[in-house]
Amino acid sequence: MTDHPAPLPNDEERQLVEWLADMNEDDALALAKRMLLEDGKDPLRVLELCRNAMDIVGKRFEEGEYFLPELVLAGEMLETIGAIAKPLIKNAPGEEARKLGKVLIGTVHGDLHDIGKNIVSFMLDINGFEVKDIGIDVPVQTFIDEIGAYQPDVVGLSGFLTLAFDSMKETIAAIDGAGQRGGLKIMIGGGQIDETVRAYTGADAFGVNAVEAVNLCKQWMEAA
Ligand code: B12
Repeated sequence: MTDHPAPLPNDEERQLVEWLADMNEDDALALAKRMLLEDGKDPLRVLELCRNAMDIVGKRFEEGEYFLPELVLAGEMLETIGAIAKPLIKNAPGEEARKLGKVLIGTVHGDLHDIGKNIVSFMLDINGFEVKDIGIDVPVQTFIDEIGAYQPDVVGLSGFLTLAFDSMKETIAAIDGAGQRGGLKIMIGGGQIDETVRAYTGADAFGVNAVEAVNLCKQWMEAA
């Protein structure tokens, strides 16, 4: 399978990424609103541009050019755009009526990032899954209790910090130890997750974005 790089952004797209990355909140939000509500631009494309901008913000934070207030503002801008974009994302045809399976999702303990997780929850929901989102900084025991009560087909663990890898490993080991793994699939995701992290944590799979999360769940439900 070949990877198709995203098409090069046009001027307007480049402008949105630049304004978001530069903390130019008013202009960025006005442009995002126009793209979504007036020009009918694909909301998933707009969210992808937001992600590109967040990578730049993250880099500037790492390099000491930005500090916590910029991360907070970046998160707020993203949430505002996400709230406008989400209702515009169409349900997959025919998926409204039936539920494909149950997914329990949360951000692992020690980690408070939830914007990516919220997009995953939303995308699973509109693609026909019943989703229970148990929030951020979720203790291991809460996952165990919730799995026992909700009996999900899939558990999704989200985390953006490096320290989340250990929380994920710990959570998955506890799920195994509680004898809950049989028939249950575990997927992980978040900013830095890759195959090395998947192997380290013992998850069944990882996904780099919400579309991959949906595809993983669909594959597992079809195979079941
Ligand atoms: C916004 C932000 C914040 C906001 C979060 C707001 C919120 N409500 O989430 C705030 C200000 C709270 C924050 C705090 C901190 N942050 Co911060 N933050 C970010 C930033 C800029 C963007 C993250 C984001 O939301 N991206 C947008 C989403 C949409 O990203 P996405 O990856 O495309 O999401 C997709 C995938 O991740 C995937 N996915 C997500 N979850 C799941 C789950 C499953 C199961 C699957 C399959 C897929 C999946 O699907 C998503 C949708 O398509 C990142 C930089 C970056 N490049 O990501 C830093 C970043 C994550 N933060 C960082 C840091 C250091 C911190 C702080 C420690 C800063 C501090 N000194 O206090 C604190 C930590 C607080 C804590 N304990 O968690 C570092 C982490 C470094 C590391 N390796 O550990 C980063 C990478 C910045 C950097 N480059 O240094 N942060």
